[in-house]
Amino acid sequence: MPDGNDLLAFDQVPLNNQLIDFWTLAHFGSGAALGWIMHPLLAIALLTLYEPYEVYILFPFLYENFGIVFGNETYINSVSDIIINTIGVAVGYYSLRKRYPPPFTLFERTTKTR
Ligand SMILES: [Ca+2]
Ligand SMILES: [Ca+2]
Repeated sequence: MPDGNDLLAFDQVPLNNQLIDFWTLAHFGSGAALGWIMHPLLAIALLTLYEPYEVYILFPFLYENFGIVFGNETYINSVSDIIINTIGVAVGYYSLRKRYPPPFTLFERTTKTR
């Protein structure tokens, strides 16, 4: 736990402005996983809503309480995350799901007929 004196104010922490970074793979993978098991529009909505949550709530909370630097992103990085998420959802929904039927689907009526 930081004692609070050795930390920068959270708005002084450098922001991640990269288009592609270590997390890009995680965004693609989580998009593909959610697109595999739920309606693609719901998956995109959930993943898109995560971005302002990450920047405005999660980052200040983690930094101020635990000294953890996570979610310190610029809009460029967040928009890139959303685009990569969306590509992942498309791959999960249109490709993964057709090759490997998901074990379950969430918030989606099945269209499968027997
Ligand atoms: Ca990011
Ligand atoms: Ca992000």
